[in-house]
Amino acid sequence: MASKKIFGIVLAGGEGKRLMPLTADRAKPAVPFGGGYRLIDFALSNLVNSGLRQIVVLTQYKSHSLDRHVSQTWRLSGLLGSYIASVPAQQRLGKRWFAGSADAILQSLNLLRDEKPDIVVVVGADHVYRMDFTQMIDAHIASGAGATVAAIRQPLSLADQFGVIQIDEQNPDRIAAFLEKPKDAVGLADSPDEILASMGNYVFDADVLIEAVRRDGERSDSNHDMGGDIIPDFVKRGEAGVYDLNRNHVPGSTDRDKFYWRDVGTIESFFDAHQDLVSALPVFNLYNREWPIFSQQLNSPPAKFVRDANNNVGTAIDSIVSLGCVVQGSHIERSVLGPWSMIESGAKIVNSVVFERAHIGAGATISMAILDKDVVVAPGATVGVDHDLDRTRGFTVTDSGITVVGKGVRVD
Ligand code: ADQ
Repeated sequence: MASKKIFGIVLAGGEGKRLMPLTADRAKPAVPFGGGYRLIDFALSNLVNSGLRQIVVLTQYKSHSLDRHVSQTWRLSGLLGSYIASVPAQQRLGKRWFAGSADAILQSLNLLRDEKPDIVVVVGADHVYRMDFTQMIDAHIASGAGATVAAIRQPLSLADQFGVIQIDEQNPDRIAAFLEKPKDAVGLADSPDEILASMGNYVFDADVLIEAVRRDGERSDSNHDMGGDIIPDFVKRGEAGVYDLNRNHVPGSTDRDKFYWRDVGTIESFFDAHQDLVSALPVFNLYNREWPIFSQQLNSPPAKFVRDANNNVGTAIDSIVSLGCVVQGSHIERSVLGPWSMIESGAKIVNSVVFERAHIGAGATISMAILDKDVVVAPGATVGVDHDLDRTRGFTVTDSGITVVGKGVRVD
């Protein structure tokens, strides 16, 4: 890999409909995660930790907050040609935005022409995981495939959310069949309740990728989608390789988190991933300093826990409390507090995720809830305690009983 020039493309245009209302004002990759992170930080950290230094982030829907995050947080020095740049839809093929993820690459082909890389790593931006891409790139080069798809085992019940891979028995590094989000998938021979899913991360020989998206762009019967059109085309031609995440070894990973890969595209999975983070021994370890997950460096004071006027102590257990928070005479349990949240006297927050700059008034109760940025909860008010009341106030309540309050809402 040492002599090859590698270029990274992050597909970050997804709408994230299933995360509404958290994606009402921001693209899914910009959704906050784990206190101070955004979802895109996981993909970018993996690429940067893998040594990539030329990366573009292709954006589309509601990209303002994503652009701001990428430009403020992911500043590589610019020396030696290093950069991470966010590139909005170019409309270079006429007055239209991107059609699908392959069209997004087609519209940005000038970037590849300028840089002339040998290899292009294309990744999604909405998963929580660690992966060393150098190992996948080496496997790609060794196999001689034009395209290599990263894969991980997932439950059969989730097959309709993933590209499902069938391995070539004669040549286990190759894909024999690929079905994008099939309704009637069959389990693996050695594990009937599982399928081999595409992670939506790919490695391509650059010239082969350019040719493939160009060819796809001319087809009227294509949705111009990487998973739905480009990869199946490579498979048909016998040119698609597979790289199983099981082969990946990330420095500092533990036995518990080495194959953790979580699609946090629904409110339930987003909530569950946070409940994992706040447990004493989470599966996903944010504290691995050998493969750090980078994010914005806030210019904020540390979190503070103080008594109130009646001498009630401010406490947080099994929780993540971000910079700038003040917990005064109130109690936080199994929850994540985003930066600059103020929790007043006697308030209680349990099993919840609170984004940036929340203000929780005295005596308020928050339970099994996700509060978006700038939510204000009036003294004594509740969220997640009475679901009928939550619904009448216009909040989203999931079947599993998670209440979601949108950005900037005042709860009385
Ligand atoms: P999905 O995630 O459902 O499945 P898609 O909606 O195309 O596929 O999103 C893939 C990535 O591309 C996401 O990061 C998204 O933000 C981004 N994206 C989508 N449209 C885009 C556009 N027009 N411009 C820029 N970026 C765009 C994919 C694969 C499956 C695989 C799953 C793994 O298609 O085969 O199993 O990911 O989660």
